[in-house]
Amino acid sequence: MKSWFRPKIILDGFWSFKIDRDFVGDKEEWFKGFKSSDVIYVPSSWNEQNPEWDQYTGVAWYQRDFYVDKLLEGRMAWIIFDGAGYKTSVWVNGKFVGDHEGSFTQFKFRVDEIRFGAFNRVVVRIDNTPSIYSFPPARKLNETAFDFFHYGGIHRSVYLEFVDVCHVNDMTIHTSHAGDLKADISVECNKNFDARLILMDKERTEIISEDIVRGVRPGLLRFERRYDGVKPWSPEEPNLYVFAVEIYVNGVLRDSVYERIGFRSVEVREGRVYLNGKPVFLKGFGRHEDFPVTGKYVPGSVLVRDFYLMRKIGANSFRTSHYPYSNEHLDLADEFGFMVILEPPLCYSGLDRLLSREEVAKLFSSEEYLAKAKKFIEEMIRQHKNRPSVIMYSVMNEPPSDIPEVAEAIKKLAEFFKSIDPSRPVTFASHRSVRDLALGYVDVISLNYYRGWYSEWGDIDKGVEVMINEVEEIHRRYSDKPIIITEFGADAYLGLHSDPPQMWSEEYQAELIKKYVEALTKRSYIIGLHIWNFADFRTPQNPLRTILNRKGIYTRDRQPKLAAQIVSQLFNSIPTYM
Ligand code: GCB
Repeated sequence: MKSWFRPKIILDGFWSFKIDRDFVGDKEEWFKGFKSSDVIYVPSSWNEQNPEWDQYTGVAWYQRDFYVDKLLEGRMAWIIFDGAGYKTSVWVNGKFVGDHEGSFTQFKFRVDEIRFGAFNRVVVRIDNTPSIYSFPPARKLNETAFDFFHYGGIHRSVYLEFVDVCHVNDMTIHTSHAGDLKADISVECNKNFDARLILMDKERTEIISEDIVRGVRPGLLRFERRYDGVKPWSPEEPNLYVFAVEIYVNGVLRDSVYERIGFRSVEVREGRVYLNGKPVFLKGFGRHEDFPVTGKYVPGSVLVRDFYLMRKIGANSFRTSHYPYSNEHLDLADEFGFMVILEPPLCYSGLDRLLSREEVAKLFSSEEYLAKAKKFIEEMIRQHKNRPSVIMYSVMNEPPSDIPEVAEAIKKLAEFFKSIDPSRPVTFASHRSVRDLALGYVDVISLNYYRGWYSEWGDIDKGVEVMINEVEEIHRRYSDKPIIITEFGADAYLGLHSDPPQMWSEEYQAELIKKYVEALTKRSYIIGLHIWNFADFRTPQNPLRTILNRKGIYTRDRQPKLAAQIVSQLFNSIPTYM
């Protein structure tokens, strides 16, 4: 939910910073305010802002003063974090306002201690100590179940929002490409109110329709309407509209929020994914939020470049591997017409290196663990549920799903997704291939393959042959389910050339991708190909990585490798509709 009406104080900028290596901050009551000569920039991870902080995991403190105008008195104040972590605790004027676990979703706390017409102090404690019970799990900085760098800090924007006691809490909007709209709007108000519901064009210059609904406090408003003549949202024409809700008490405007929506329908049937009634083919990437110096924060200008590059190369889709991306990132997906598979931070690629089979089975059977996973999933859906770009959910990435207890957990979580949002199909990205026990529990099968890289290395043809045989076998077993290859690729070091193509050269990467795409597009049950990865990204240190994972077809600073040219030819020749 966005609002142009609620006053805001943006807290992005320079903050005081203090690393708490010896965990003394709590005892010394740093939350009341601390002295430090270290400076840090928000939003951005702490690591690359100073080489001395680079390899640090643990507790660090942030502090900043801000002035609140007297004119805002009488409103409720919320402090909103678009993403920080892994664990965040917040104090305002020395008073604890809340804590939150998880780096990649927005969270907010009500602040009762605001001083109006005066300076206020916010202190934030971030703890990114790795843990097996974190999402995603890790033991140490360089012993993780995931192949991306474990950054820490306030990665995304922070701001205060001032809200009337009568306000919109949440809204859930469902649409169809025929112009249907259903909205559930939850309003908090101590009086009876009127809600004005307005559909506008994207620029808010033309009101398409408006309705007044009478609300009885506090209220869940249900609204249904068919808009004839609206244009559907699609990759080739990502038509967006603004759906705004205004709350009036005795004719006085008290709150106004909006969502950018698109009219579109998604369904899975007869082995296809249909968008607006037409079967689609997803061409694109697994991506990451990763950039030099800023870490887990990707500046808007870089995102814009990414979307132009992805569009030019003929892509129409990506997965938010392996955590929900920022609002800016997904706003651009809505805007550019990208079909997104939204994934929570449940990433288990290297879990078997951290835990024994028995330990994995125990973890995934724990009701407490699943309840925590559900909280992460719920938060992600709540934040992004109204986006037209999000056409599917991925329950998790690369679980050890050849273990029955893990398969059972996937089944439960897939059902959980459906219970909160039945409107979107679910999948999960599997790397267990024919040994996977959970493929039957999801609408769409997603497979990650590195044959020709981690196995059959140096022999692309053999890798492709083995991969195709396994994919064919999976199709035989689940012939009614569409299959997406959600990861395939090879590392290439920019500027390293080899004839014949050898591993790590640009030629090897380009050739492997080409042969995968050619072999897979011959199979009609394959409905999507996501290359791993769009750009190089930073990883934990280990013998398989040279600081970065180099499977990007662009470098970390978004310059093309040879593969980018080849992918452009391949993707631009595959139509969006099958
Ligand atoms: C995978 C993971 C991804 C890794 C990739 C790789 O299967 O899902 O996070 O980065 O392989 O390059 O090893």
